[in-house]
Amino acid sequence: MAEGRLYITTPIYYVNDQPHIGHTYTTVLADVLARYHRLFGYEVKFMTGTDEHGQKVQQSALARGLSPQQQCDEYSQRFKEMWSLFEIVYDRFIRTTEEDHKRTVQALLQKLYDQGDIFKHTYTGWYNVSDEMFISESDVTEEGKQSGRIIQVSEENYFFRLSKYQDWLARYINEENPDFIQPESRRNEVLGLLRQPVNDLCISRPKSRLSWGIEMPFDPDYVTYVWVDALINYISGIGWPDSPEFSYWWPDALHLIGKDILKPHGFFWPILLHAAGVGLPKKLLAHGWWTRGGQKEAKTVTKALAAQAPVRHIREMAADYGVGSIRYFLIREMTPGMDQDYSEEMIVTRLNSDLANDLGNLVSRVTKLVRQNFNSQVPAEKDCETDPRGQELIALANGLSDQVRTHAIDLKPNLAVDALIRYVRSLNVYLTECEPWSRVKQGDLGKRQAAFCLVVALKGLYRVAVLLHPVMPRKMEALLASLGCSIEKDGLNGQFLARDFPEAGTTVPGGDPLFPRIDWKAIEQKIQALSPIAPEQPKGKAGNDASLISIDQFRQLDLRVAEVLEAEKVPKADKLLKLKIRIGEEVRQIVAGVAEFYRPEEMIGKKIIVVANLEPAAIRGLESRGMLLAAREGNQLTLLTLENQSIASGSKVS
Ligand code: ME8
Repeated sequence: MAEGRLYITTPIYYVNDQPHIGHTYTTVLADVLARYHRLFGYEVKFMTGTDEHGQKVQQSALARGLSPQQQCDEYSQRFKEMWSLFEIVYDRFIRTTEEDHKRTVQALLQKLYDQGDIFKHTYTGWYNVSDEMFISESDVTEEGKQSGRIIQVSEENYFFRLSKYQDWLARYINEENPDFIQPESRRNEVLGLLRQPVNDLCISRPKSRLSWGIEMPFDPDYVTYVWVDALINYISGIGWPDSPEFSYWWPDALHLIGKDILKPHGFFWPILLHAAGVGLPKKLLAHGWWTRGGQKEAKTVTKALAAQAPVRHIREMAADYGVGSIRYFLIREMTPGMDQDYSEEMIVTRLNSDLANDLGNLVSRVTKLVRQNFNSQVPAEKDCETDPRGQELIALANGLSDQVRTHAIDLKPNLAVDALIRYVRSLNVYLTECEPWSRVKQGDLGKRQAAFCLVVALKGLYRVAVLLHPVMPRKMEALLASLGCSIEKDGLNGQFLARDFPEAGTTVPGGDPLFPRIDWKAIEQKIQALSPIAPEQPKGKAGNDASLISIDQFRQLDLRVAEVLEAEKVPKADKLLKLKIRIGEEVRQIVAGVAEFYRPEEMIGKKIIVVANLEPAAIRGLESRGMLLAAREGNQLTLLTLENQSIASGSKVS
């Protein structure tokens, strides 16, 4: 008998963006929770996928000279490749351009239309093109209007009677199902929204403006609003309305989302379901954001930051540190619900401390001692002299399963990992106190004591490897193999929990170091090569034709003379200076990676050249608006300054 069921979903991701750390986190979290539930006897279905309709996709395909479908095929494949790299095993990858999905969306809308919950209405108001949402007057910004991101729209559309069900949802969340939205802060956010007056939801777009969508079943001149289309994936993917698969899984649905999409999931989706007579998913968990220097990680931020501060894509980090280690960091570091700031240095510190020093070191020490002193065989009970602390640690190892189970089922895998790593630390302390490496040389009793100590460590390591497998599948399979427990790829199941491993006489083959220590200095140098000042280009011929730019492209750069008014070091950043500069009348701040070459006082008064129209970026939490130019040769760096220092700041450089 299964312990229970879990139907776990991630958001379906837009196909106009590369998967980045944020998408990777949600999907890894879903994978880890799915694996823990399976390990503890649950039946699990895990679905992820891509959100393929809407204006953004249409625009981005157009900009790249592709058809929307080509764009979707290319990007959904990128997500699949990323998930395969990150050891993610899902049961279903849904794409909203699949015919079954389209039919389901139409069936649900037809039902709502037939029962009078959808009506036609002319609406005039502001529309946010990038979020694909109508917005209220108070959300309109000058910048948005000027950039064309916010436009005024007057059009006839179909609306869903959201307001009719507002009070019902407030009661559902507040009184009847207080656990529905987690964590509590997000639940309160939705309740706050429900206390305000609610507009009905515009659920269509005229084809004359947007054709890339699912046709409204009752009016061929309209397509479905992409959010309504997207949300329905959670039920179309398991065969709503008639499939037995749907009734089997739906009551145990858990949606994992980022807090950015709480409103559609915590507000629109429950009401759409309820109105259509479908029960609600069991839970919604909205996690926080990965941020860098306080800014949400996203494609645009990454681009802006990369222009000045070195930022590597999570794929590059995984290539240096290993996929398992990155999965470990993501799960260990973030408390679901809270935002988490990170930097590459933080990742390295965490991996070196937990994985290289604590776990990796323990594995090497123990397997080496068994090889050198016990002919790679696990000592028999009769050859061991027990000690109370060792016995206590064996008992604790046996209790770890329950602890990890509680945390994982409670959707707090970070606490599960924490408990496991704390246990590893106690094993290390035990080994250091017991000193098996000295005892083996201290006669029969010493050797028997060392034997027991190593058996304790081996048993503990086995348990840790099994319980950490959901977090680092390939790495823990390698660890189990090094302990002599052969296991197929993804072949872990509950039977491994029940086993008392290793038995006496098991051969412990050992293996290559699992988590070699990462040399931060070497990584830092590698990152610096991508640094604010562009890496050195080979001298000589000016590249091939593909590297040439047109005069128009060059004119897009707004290069200006700027005067440095103030300069100071950025705390805890050896390479950065914070500068206040004047460009004509305007005073602004930039952060530049020149601190190793110029003291702050040397900078003041200098006339420098800056790229003035670079998008703003946050570097170590400091705003930087522009980038200075400098020439670099090997370890030397010189600012581009002006021969004639009397040229006024603000002058254009061309
Ligand atoms: O919103 N930190 O897709 P999307 C943590 N298609 N998680 C992050 C993150 C960050 N900095 N950035 C993104 C959409 N995410 C819609 C969803 S669902 C019916 C439709 C994660 O490609 C997080 O899970 O913009 C967030 O909710 C999701 O990516 C948004 O992905």
